[in-house]
Parts: sequence; structure tokens; C-alpha cells
Amino acid sequence: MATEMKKAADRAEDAASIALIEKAGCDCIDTCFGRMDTQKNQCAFGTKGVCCKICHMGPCRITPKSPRGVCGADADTIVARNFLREVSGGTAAHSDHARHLVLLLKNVAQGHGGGYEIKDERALRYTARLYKVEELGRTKESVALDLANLFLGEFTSQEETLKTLELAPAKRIAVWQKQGVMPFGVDRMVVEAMHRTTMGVDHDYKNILLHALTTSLADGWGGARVGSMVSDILFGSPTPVRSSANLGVLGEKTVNIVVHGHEPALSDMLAVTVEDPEIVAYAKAAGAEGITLAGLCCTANEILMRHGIPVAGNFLQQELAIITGAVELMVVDVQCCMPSLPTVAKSYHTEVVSTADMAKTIGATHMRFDEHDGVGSAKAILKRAIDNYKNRDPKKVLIPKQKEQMVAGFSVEAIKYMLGGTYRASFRPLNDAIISGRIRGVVGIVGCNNPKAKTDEYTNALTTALIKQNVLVLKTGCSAIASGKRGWLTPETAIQFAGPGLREVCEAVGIPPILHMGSCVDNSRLLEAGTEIVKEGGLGDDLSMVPVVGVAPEWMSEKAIAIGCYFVASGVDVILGHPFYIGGSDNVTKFLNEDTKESFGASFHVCDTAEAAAERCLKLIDERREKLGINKKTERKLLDMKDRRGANV
Ligand code: XCC
Ligand code: SF4
Repeated sequence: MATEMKKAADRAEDAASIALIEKAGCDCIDTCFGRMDTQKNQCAFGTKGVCCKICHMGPCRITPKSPRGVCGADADTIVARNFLREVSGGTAAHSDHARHLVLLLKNVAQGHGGGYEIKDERALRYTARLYKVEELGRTKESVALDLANLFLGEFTSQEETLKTLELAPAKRIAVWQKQGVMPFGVDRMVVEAMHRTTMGVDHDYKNILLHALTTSLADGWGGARVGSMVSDILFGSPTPVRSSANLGVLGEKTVNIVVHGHEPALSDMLAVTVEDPEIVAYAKAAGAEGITLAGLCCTANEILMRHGIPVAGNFLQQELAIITGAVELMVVDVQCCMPSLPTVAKSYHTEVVSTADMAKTIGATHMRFDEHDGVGSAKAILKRAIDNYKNRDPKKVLIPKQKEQMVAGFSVEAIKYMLGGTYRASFRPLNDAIISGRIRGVVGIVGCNNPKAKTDEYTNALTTALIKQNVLVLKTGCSAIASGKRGWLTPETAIQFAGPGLREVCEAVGIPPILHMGSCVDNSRLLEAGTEIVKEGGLGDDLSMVPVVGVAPEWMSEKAIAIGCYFVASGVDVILGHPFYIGGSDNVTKFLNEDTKESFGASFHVCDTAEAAAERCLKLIDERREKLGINKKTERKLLDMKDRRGANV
């Protein structure tokens, strides 16, 4: 029976994607969208989380007729174990990425950085002080070495809880201690998760889920946070930078190289080396006008934030980028790179190059990235792309026009400066705006795209609804790119749709009402921002009191699950656009969606439409405002605004 195919216009919101999904059809290319249709009736046991293949007496699955696996495990145990393994996968991904950066920092500190350097000494010294590493009167290398060793301890620590946890508000630390979720080293937590979930170990769903929260904290307040800090030290702390987004950034007459994945080390070197006169001359000699280096997913976000390189697109545009027929070479590192890429590339001239020994794909050319010779590795890749330019077939090329202007690069430090000015960098103006009600609250919209839903639709609709209601929106990952593709990340665009209070604040400060804060690993920056708000005072002394919410509308990755868990464990409510694989256990569902409210001050919520999510965000924000005794102010302020503007708000 033929599967019913959706129309291209139902798959994505942006015209560039639609045009290329249509082109994929004409070119007979199999994409994730078509494969989603083929996979249409996805496994109900998997969806509910009640399939267990942890041992070989199974696989077992729970049904009303067989409520227990062969060993006697019930739905609660099986669902919780599967969930913990997902959280561990996400934590491992962020943290291993961070580990690679820490090792690079260590190499740089020891003088064999292969062309890498400590670009942001201020960030290094600031971070050292956070961890009480002596820095005064010491060389940056020796400080960096101590810090790198301390960070390595965050992965390996066996008996001491993570040092990075101490960056959290004191009240939150007390909650974690009371609940027994203070993580030891990241590696130990992930190994323990695997141990606990192997056959015949931890069977108490609550105990398993608490370890899921512990593991996630090792991500958000450990691996991911360390990853962002070390990236800032090595590659520079982001500051607002203009760039552009969507597939129209590819050049008709330039050599197009797309970097894709997550780790910034190689791509940062590519961004630097691409301007090398030798490389530019090499491209010109090949008949091209120059080189366009663009990015996909979070590798894009990392170098967008620091070099302003254009973003070709988000997660579901990776195959589409190749289908433009205009990409000479796609560099993949780790995470979110579809195994289909080399297969798609076969129909065009694109070469897919894998660069990490731990991440290979059949059909991709493997060019091992040598961190000890970053420049050499980068040049080899660039030249290979240039050599491939002559093979581009103009008959197969379709570069969409869509290319929107955007501003990214809002690290917490940058926001602080924008709000308070260089000499008095501070979150005070933001806190005051929240207290007075000009800004109702802050929502972090994060995460992926998922072909189960129309690309970017939910994310963008929710963003619009929130800024209208004077909610400041912080974004990371593919969700940030969604706003970029819509042209809403400049101070001039989205502001027209912002409510009067938010608009007033943004205009005064010169920021857009939607702030691009970086990659998925940078979700830790959202925790950092929340902590700054707490420290600044007037909005409670814990993250569970501040009127903030997190939303993952179109998530698909295990990493998003880990992120959601560390938000909730940190006291920030999280709304999901679609549920976890936990529906097979009422107890697990209740634990995550209700019980954590009591113990951690926040829980998960599922809202399957953007409208429902917007409503829930406002409800959660207003509840917190009410508790803080500042809710009245919102109403008064909004009324004032209405009078002054003489129009409806
Ligand atoms: Fe991957 Fe980070 Fe998700 Fe995008 S958003 S699909 S994880 S690239 Ni983090
Ligand atoms: Fe089945 Fe238990 Fe083995 Fe899981 S651990 S596969 S439920 S017997």
C-alpha cells in the first residue's frame, strides 16, 4: 500500500525549505520527510516506553495482558529505566563535547595548541576567579592549565560533587542536597546510570528518576556549562554580531562549504583560515569569486556567535542544503548529522567529510581533524572543497532566495553590558523591568526540529504570541535559527510585534525582543542568566521563584531530554511540544509532570499547540509573579501603556 505523502508546504514553514523539498521530489531524492511517511505507524510500545531489551530473556513489552517482563519488571521500572538511559545519552553528548574542549585548552596551556590560543584572557581570568583558582600575577597559560585540570576533575571526580554546582544560587543547592541529587563527576554519573539500568539493579522508578535528574544536573551545571565557558576562553565570548540565515546564504559563484554538527574547534579554525590569502587565491584560481563558509545546526551557532558566519539552516535543512546542488563540501563533526547525508550527496557533486574519529559514516570521506595542527587540517579541507568547485553542475543547482538578516551573540556577559553599559554592566534594568511589569517574564525556547511536525511552525507561533505579551524570549539551538530564518532576530523586525512594555525596554537598550544565545550546549547560559537575575535581587532568591519558563517545542534529541531535566531540577518549568516516551507508566508521568513541582519547584508540561504553550507560559509566569507580589504591577503598567498609546495592547 502506498503511503500517503504530505505536500511540501505542510512540511516546513519557510519557502526555501519548501522549494527544496519539492526539488528533492523531482530529483528522486529520499529525505527525512519522505522517510517519516514510510515510518508512519511508529511502534506503540516504543512510544509509550514499555519495550525493554535490557536483557536477553526479552525483549519484553508491557500490555494489559502481560503487565510484567520475564524478570518481573513492571511498566514503571521499564519506562523509568529507558528514560534514564536517554538522559544519560544526552548528558554524555554535551559532556564529551566539553571534554574535548577542555583537553584542547590543556594543550594550549602547555604550549602545543596547534594554532589555537587563549583568545579571551578576560573570560579565562573571570572563570578562574569563579572557581577560586589564583590568577593574579600569573601567566594566562599557567592559569589555563590549573583551570583545565580542575575542569577535567568535573568529569572524573569520584567522591566530590561537582564544583560547578557552586555557581548556582545557595537556595537551589540546598534543594539538591535535600533531594539527594548532587552529582559527582559526569563520567561517574553516566556509568552509574548504565549500571543502575542493567538487568536486576534499580527497580524503584522514583529512585531511577532521581538519578535521571542527578545525571542531568551533571550536564547543565557540569559538562554543558564547562563546554560554554571553555569555548568562550578559547574562541572568545560572544558579543552581538550581524549575519544572515537560510539557504539563500549559499553563493552562486562562490565555493560553498557547510559546517555541520556541534564542536566548534575545527569550524572555528575554518572560519579563521578561510580568510587566509593563500586560500582565497586558490579559490580564485579555481574560477570562483571567493568562498562562502556557512553552517548548520549548532556548529553554525558556535561560529555565528563568534565570527558572524551565515547560517544555512537548522536540523531539517541538512539534506536540503545538499539538494541545492551548490554545496562543494559538507564538514560533519558530531551529533545531529544524519547518516543519510552521503547518500543524498551521491546525486550531486557534494563531498561529505567526516572529521571526528568517533563519528564516521559510510560514504563520507574521513579527514581526521588533527588538533595539534588545526591550521593544516583546516587548509586541507578548504582546498578539497575548492578542488570540487569545477564539478558543480549548474543544471542541478537551485539556491533559494531566502536569506534573512539577523543578530546573534547574546552571551550573558553581552546582555549585561547592553543592559547596564560598559561601566555598570548589570542585570538591574532587566530585574526592574520585570518587577515593574514592563517585561512580564522570560521564556527560553530551545531545541530541535522534528519531521513529525511542520518545521519551525510551533516555535515561531509561540515566539510571536509571547513577545506580544511582553515576554522576553531567549533562544538557542535550532529554535534560534528558526527565528533567524524568519527575519526576527534583528532589533528592527520582531519589535513591531512586541507588546508595549517589552518594546519600550528593547528600544531603550537596543536589543531585539528575541535573543539568540547560542548552541544547545549554551542552554547552560540560560541557567547562568537566571542565576544573574536571582543575584541581582528583587525577584526571589531561587530560580524556582523567578518568572521564567523553558519550552522545547519541536525537540527530537536525547540532549533535549537532558536539558529539560536539568531545567526542571534547577526549578524552571519546562513545556514540551510533544511528550517523552513515558506514556506507558502513569507513575513515571506523574513524577515528572507533577511530583517534581513539590520537590524541585518545577515540573514538565506537555502542550501540543503553540497557543496552548503560550497560555501555559503566561499562567506559570503569572503564578510566580503573584507569589513575588508583583503581579498587580503588570496590570497597572499595561493599563498605563494603553492610555498613553491610545490603542489596544
Ligand atoms: Fe541538534 Fe544542536 Fe536539536 Fe538542533 S537543537 S537538532 S540537538 S542541533 Ni539543540
Ligand atoms: Fe524483559 Fe526484564 Fe530482561 Fe527487560 S530486564 S528484557 S523486562 S526480562
